Amino acid sequence: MINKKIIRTLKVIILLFLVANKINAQKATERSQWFVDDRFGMFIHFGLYSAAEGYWHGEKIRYDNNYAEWLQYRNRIDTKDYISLINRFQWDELDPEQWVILAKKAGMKYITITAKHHDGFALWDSKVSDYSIGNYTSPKRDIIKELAVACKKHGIKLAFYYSHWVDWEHKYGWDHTKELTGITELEYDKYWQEKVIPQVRELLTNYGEISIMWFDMWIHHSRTIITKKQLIQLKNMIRELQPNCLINSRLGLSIEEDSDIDFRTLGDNQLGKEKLDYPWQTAGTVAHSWGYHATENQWKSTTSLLKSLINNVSLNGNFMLNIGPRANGEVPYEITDRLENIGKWLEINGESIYKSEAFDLRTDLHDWGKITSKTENGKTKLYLHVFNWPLDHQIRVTGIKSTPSKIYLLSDKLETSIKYDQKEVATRIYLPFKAPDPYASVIVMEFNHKPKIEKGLVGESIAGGYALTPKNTIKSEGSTTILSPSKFGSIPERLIIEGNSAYEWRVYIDQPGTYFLDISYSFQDKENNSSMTLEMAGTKLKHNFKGTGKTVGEPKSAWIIDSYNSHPLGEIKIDHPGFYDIKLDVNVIKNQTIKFNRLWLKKS
Ligand code: JFZ
Repeated sequence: MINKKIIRTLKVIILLFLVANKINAQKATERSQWFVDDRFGMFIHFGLYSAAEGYWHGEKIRYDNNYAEWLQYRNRIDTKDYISLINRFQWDELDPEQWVILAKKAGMKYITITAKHHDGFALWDSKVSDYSIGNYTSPKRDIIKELAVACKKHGIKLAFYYSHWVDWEHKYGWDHTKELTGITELEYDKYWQEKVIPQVRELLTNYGEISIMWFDMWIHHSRTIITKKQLIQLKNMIRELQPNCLINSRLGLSIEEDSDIDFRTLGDNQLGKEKLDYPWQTAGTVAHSWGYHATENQWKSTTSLLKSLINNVSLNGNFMLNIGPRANGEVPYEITDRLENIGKWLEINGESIYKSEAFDLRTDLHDWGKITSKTENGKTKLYLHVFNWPLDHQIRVTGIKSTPSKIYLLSDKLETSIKYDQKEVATRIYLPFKAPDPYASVIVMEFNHKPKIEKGLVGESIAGGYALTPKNTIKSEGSTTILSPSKFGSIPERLIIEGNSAYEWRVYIDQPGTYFLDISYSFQDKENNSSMTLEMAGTKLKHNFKGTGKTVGEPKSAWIIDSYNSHPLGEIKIDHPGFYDIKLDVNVIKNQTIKFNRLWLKKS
C-alpha cells in the first residue's frame, strides 16, 4: 500500500522533472514562445541613408563592408548636410504596406524596422526631438505609424530597431570619435534621459502592440560609456509599458548576465553552429549592406538563404532577413526574387520550420542536410531537409532506433509512403529519382511516439562510407588538441598527436562484407619510427607512419604547406550486421608529431 503510494509519487516527480526539462531545453518563456514558434522574420533598414544609396558627393562609402547606413559616420558628414538627403525621397511612391505584403509573401511572421538608426533620425513623428521625419515632411509622414497600420491589417507582428548606444545627431550621443575626444558620464546621461528614454516611451505608447525592441550594441557595456544602470532603466521602462515586448541581447546585457533578456542575437550574418538552450536569432542580409546600396553585387542565392533558415531552426534558432528599400520604397529585385521563392518553398514545406525545433542527434551527423522535429499529440515528425539529392537515390539516416509509422515527402499532399529499410539504427530511404524541390526537399519520418535514438555513432556518408574524424570519436586518451582548418581550408582540420594516444569510434554496419580502411595524416619527420594499430571486428591492422612531405597551397604565393595523404591500412571482414568499435592506438616517438586528419571506412 505504502509502496504503491511512494511509486506513484515518484512517477509524478519524474514526470514533472521531464516536463520541466523539456521547457528548459528551449527555455522559451510564455513571453517568447511566439518568437520561437515563428522562426522567420523581416528586418527593414530604412532611413535618410537609403536616399544616398552608399555614395556621398560621388564617393563610395569608406568601408569595405559597404554598410550604407554608416555613410554619415564613415564619410565624415555634418548633420546639417546629411539631412539634405530628405529631398531625394519620393513620398508619393513610398508605401510601407508594400513591405508588409512582401513579408507576408515570404512567409515571414514579424517585421523589425529601424525606427532610429545610428544617424539619430526618427522615422516617426517624434515630439521628443526635432530630428524626426514629421518635421521634414509636408504633409507630415510617419513611416512607423503607416507600417504599424499595415502590419495590423495583414496580421504581421511589429518590432522596432532602436539605436540606443550610438547616435550621431545628439551632441552627447555616442559616436566612435568620442573614443578620442572623450565625453563625461554626465553628458552621456543627458542624451540618455532626454532622447533615448522618452523616444522609446513614445514608440511603446503610440503604435499599438510592439513585439520586440531590438537594440544594437555589440560590445559589452563595461567597455564603453553606457552604464548597466541606464540599460536596466530602459529595460524596466519597456517591461512597464509593454510587458509582452521581447528584448534582444544587443541591448548590451547578455543572457548570462541577465536572465530577463528574451533572446540572443548572434553577430551579423553569423549562423548557428550548435544547439542552444535558449531562444536566439541570426540577423542576415541578402547581400552585404543593410541599408540600400547602389552597387551591391554579391547576392546570396535563394538556396543559401533557405539553408541559413533551415540550419538555424535545426539548432533551435530564428532567422531575420533584411531588406534595404530605396527612398521611393522600392525593394531591389534581387531581394524580392529571393523572398518570393522562399515564400513559395514555405507554402509547401513550412510545417518543417514553423513551430519546429532541433532534434537530439548531432547537427553534423548527416552530410545530406539537416533535421528539424516536431512533437504534437504524442506523434513525432522528423523533417529531413535534403540539400543534395544523393546520386544513388538513397538517404542514409544513422542513429534512429524506433520504427517510423510512415515516411513520405512533405511536398506530397497524399503522403504516399516511401520505401525504406531499417536495421537497428540504420535507415535507408529509397527516394524517387528526381528531387521534388530545387532548393531543399523535405522527407518526413513519422513516429507514433518520440523516437529512441543512439548517440555517439558516426553517420554513414552520402557516398556510402564512414568518415572517422577527430570530432566524432566516442573516446580519446592522450593528445586531444584539434586544430581548425587554416589557409582558407587548404590545411584540413587535424588532431595533433604526440606520445601514446588512443581513440575510439563506433559505427553501425547494416551491410556485411569486406570493408576497406584508409588513414589520412601529415607526418613531417624523416625517421619512420612512429606507428599505429587499428582494431575492428577482431582484426588488427598495423601501419608505420611515412613522411608525407609538403605541397604547394597556391601557385606562386610561397604557400608551402604540409601534405595530408591517404594511406591504405587494409581490409576487415564483417560477417553480420551490428555495432562495431574501431580502436586506434597511436605510438608516436619522442620529438615526433602526427597530424591526424581522418580514417575512411568503406565497403570495397
Ligand atoms: C550593427 C549596425 O552597426 C549595422 O548598421 C546594422 O544595423 C546591423 C544590423 O547592426 O552592426 C553590427 C552589429 C553587430 C555586429 C556586427 C555589426 N557583430 O556583433 O558582429
